[in-house]
Amino acid sequence: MTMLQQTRTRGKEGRPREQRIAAVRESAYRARHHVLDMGEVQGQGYVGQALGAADILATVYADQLRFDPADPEWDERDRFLLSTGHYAIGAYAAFAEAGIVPVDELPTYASDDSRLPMSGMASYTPGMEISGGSLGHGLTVAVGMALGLRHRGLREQRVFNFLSDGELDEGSTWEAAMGAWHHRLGNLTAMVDMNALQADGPTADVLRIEPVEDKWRAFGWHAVRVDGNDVAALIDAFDECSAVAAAEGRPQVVICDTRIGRGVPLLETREKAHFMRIEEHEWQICREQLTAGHEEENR
Ligand SMILES: Cc1ncc(C[n+]2csc(CCOP(=O)(O)OP(=O)(O)O)c2C)c(N)n1
Ligand SMILES: [Mg+2]
Repeated sequence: MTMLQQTRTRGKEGRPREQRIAAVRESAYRARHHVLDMGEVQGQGYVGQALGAADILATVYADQLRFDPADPEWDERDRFLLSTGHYAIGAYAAFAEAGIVPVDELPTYASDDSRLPMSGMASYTPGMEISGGSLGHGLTVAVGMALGLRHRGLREQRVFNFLSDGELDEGSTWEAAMGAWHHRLGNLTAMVDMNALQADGPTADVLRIEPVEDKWRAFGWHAVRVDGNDVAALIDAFDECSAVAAAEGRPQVVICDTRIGRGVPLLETREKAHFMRIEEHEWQICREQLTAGHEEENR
């Protein structure tokens, strides 16, 4: 197999499950370090979300998604849409792991003239498919893309859409969900980061969105709910979705319960978690806690 073919193969292909789990875990660990490195330059940011969602993003990029890091616009790629523009710091960490963005470019995050703005923007960053952040719109675009791929006869290609629990407050999300089932978009897989938090406080206090699985099922989707910080469970859930995509032509959603700040105890317990301010001396403590936790898990 040539190098080029290899880069266009999904990470999971031809590998035993244990190897896939180990590869995703390592990638998520390195991605969390990238997040801390980016966050430190600004002293603040959407660090908690990116740490919480690192396992989901690593599962997508290191295991599930087909893409070419040297050619992010390769027409036959799977599409990953970051609906939650403010999670861009997490996506950049995954892009760096995937070889789409060089690791040494990460410290430019959110600076003037950087290709890595604080909110995800398609025109700035290789691999960023849409300009998300006007919340509730990513899934509508994903439906159009999935439909477009089908019209063009691109049947192997998948569209993945990353949403937050806050986006389940938006009517447009549910209009898109209805449209996806109406058009039998089996090539569409959504994932929801259920971190139980929004800008205005806990999700449960802002708007009651539970029972979330039942809602997606009522809209015609195949829904599976997992611990979004459990890599093995994530891999199994996404594999289940691929099987449904192939067999039933039904859109699928992986509902992921995650912990804000996951992997860094100092940040897991922070009160103001939506946009974190982290003191200068705390960044090194964060890194040490992350490394210690990872070593403990691997023991
Ligand atoms: C349509 C829209 N309304 C409001 C906002 C402002 N806003 C930015 S992030 C955010 C929180 C949304 O919830 P979630 O994404 O779950 O927050 P997080 O988990 O990141 O704290 C809000 C309301 C927005 N970007 N778009
Ligand atoms: Mg949230």
